Amino acid sequence: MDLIRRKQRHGPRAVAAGFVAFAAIWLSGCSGEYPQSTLDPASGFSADLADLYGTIFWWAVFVFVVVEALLIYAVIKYRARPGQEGMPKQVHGHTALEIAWTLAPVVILIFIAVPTIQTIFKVDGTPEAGALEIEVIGHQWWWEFRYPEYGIITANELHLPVGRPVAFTMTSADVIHSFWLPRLGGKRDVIQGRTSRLALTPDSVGMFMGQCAEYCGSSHANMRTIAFVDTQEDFDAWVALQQTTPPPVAELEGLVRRGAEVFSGIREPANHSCLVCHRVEGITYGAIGPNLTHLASRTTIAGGILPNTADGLRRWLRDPPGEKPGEMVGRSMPDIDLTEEEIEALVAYLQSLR
Ligand code: HEC
Ligand SMILES: [Cu+2]
Repeated sequence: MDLIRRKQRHGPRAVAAGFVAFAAIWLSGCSGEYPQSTLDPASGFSADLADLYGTIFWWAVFVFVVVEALLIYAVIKYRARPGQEGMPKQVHGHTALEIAWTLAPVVILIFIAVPTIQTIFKVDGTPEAGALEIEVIGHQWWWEFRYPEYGIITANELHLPVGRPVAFTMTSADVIHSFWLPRLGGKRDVIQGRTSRLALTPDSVGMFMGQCAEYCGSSHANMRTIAFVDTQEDFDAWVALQQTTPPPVAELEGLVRRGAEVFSGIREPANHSCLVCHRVEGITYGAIGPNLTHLASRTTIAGGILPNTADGLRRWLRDPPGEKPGEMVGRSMPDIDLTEEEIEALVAYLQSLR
């Protein structure tokens, strides 16, 4: 009995404590870093979107406050009172009220529509003069990037010079994807047989994560990308590096040489040979998978799912379909039944491709 009574006495306090604990845990979800937050823009494009989002959000807050205030007022003022009988007094048709609650939403919608339409035209993809052209090709499940101005073909990781406008011309090799770098710009559909455009100017140096934003099959979630916004100096150094050609196989030595031989050799079945699908400038010219000429200059592999380290490469070479579900024969990287010796040699070779 005593216990029960005490429990009852402490009830409200326990409930309050429980509520505080719950709120603390719930709100802790709001702390931390958000590399893909559209609310932390790093280009004019995403700043425009964030502004529009803010405008609409505060209009929604205004509507919420007014509606809830009227609701609470009505609930309290017109509540049933003791001794009250029958229905309360009914009101039908109040012309002034009807006009007011028709006009008020119209006015609010105009205040939302005007900036929305302005922003749609502002971010329509028209490139600025002197923009850096980049061709984006979506593949199940990785991104290919070409810089025609510099003769560079790379995969999954972009480099952009800070402050220079960029004009993306985008298409897909297969299904519909959507190119999205939340802090820089997008999300824009990428469709086979069509060209979509995206134009933006990154305004701060850093690393910006991206993600395919249109469901494109089993490994859609494994189709990530990173944009490195570099100082002009770092960008120029990156371009110069990407334009170099690796030494021919005959000039290589040791494990790296062995790896190059495995890489450029023919395997059984023939479509399991690396050279059928990959390009390494001066050695092989496959075009089904990423260009590996400067693989070692990237930080991640396979659409950003594995780090570009010896261990990451080993895991990938041992069982690509195991790392990235949704194998498509002839279009995705198969399990090639490499021996551990071949894997070690390939890792050494791939890491030499700076
Ligand atoms: C049938 C075509 C095919 C063959 C054969 C093939 N690959 Fe691939 N490879 C791909 C595709 C497609 C990808 C992209 C996978 C992804 O990210 O979804 C890929 C990705 C890779 C990557 C990661 C590249 C990056 O930038 O993310 C490496 C490294 C790689 N392959 C090495 C090899 C090696 C070494 C061989 C030979 C032992 C080989 N591949 C054989 C198609 C192939
Ligand atoms: Cu996708």
